[in-house]
Amino acid sequence: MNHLIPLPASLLPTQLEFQLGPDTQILVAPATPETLRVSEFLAAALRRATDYALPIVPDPPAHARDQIFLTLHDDSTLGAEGYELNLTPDGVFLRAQTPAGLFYGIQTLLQLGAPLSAQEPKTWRAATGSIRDVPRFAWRGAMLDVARHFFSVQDIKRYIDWLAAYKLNRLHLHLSDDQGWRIEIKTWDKLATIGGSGSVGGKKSGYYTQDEYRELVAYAAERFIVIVPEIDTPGHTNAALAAYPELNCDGVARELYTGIEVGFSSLCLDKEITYQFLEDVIRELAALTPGEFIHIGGDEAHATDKTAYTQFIARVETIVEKYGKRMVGWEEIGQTKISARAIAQLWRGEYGAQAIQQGAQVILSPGKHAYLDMQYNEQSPLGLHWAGYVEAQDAYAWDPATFSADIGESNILGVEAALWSETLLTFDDITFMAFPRLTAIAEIAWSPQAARNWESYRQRVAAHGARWQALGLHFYRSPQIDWE
Ligand code: IFG
Repeated sequence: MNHLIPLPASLLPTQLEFQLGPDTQILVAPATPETLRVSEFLAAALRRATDYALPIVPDPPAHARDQIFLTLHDDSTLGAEGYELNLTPDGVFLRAQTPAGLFYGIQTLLQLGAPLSAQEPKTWRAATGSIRDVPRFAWRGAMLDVARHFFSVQDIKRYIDWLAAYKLNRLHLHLSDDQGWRIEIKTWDKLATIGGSGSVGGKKSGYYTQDEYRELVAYAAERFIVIVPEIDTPGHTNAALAAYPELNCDGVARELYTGIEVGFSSLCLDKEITYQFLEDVIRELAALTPGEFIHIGGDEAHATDKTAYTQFIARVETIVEKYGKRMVGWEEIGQTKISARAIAQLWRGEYGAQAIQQGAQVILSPGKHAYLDMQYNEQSPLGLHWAGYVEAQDAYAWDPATFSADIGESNILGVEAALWSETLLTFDDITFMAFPRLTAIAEIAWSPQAARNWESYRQRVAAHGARWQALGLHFYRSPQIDWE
């Protein structure tokens, strides 16, 4: 029980052992399509580890020994995502108020099984004890920039699998920028066909068709992860400006851009066609996105007139709300007039207070802790370092509630690890930058601050390294951690 990440809210080991047997069954009550689907995640993982049948038994008649019981139970203290997990030598009892809570309890149970590397074939054992667990923050996010370099549906699904294993529940896809537009928009088809044909260095272009995006949304939703699509505006728009001359103030299409400068592009805010463009994009994106959030960017609009920017953000929020969604934006939107439903994402820590003064909530992604594209150190082969070097301890040892004097716990919706892809080409590049820092952010997002400390995390994550190694996950062997 001593290597769980994220650390549960409460944990009481009882120093015995539960061992899966060939006759073990997974009993589910009530057996609904959701609880049966969630149970399948557990059954599939345990079958892989043992080759046991592990049948799922819906609404079992009575209790029996050596079984795993999954039950839904009205318990408001567990909330929408909490669970209780009790392991005894005679059986495992997992209960939650929602299927999401069962899903998170299953992630914990799977971590309790002895690490794959230490596993004799055909056994699955777990230390006994009782866990009662609820998340600290509702927004536990990871952002992936698929605009600088494009990543396949398969790569995104593999990343989603890892987010789910660490109880993250938001995947923010940065779908457009100066170098690339990555989502098919039917009313403006050149956004993807032309805007999607570029990338940093011209090496990895492409885009998601609307069906592929729906596939990602569904795959994430099965793992209780909400996809948050970002169309960055009014800056970071060169790919759209390359696709449509009429979106440019001078009516001339821009060249595709393959560098990594920022802040040079802007939509033409005094042209009505710009707002038709935005309405069409947001309408189509909202129809594809069951989640309640649409991210409209708003960062580094250095090429946009300040007054025009302020009017622009207000007008975009009206459009987002018209299609039933809540506007998320980088913290610069805090300088403008936003509604209390808006969400400001901190990255430099300059405008959070102004957003909160308007009743908005914030997500914390501070560059010096949560930007996973920051180099670990001067020797790191990948990443940038405008926010400094970010080693594992820098990602872990901070508290969102004391990060800024103007921002208290109640203002914070959650935290999000941002991974920009200027210097990333492959899935291994993504995971090298993400692990072991994404798991640090996942623990900050889930676990009680009082229970967290770097010494404990560095020991626990060492055990995860053994499992990542066994599963072929490419990660950074930080010298701050004594990897197993
Ligand atoms: N800032 C830019 C990103 C990206 C990043 C790389 C934000 C909100 C630097 N904007 O972070 O587009 O270039 O670290």
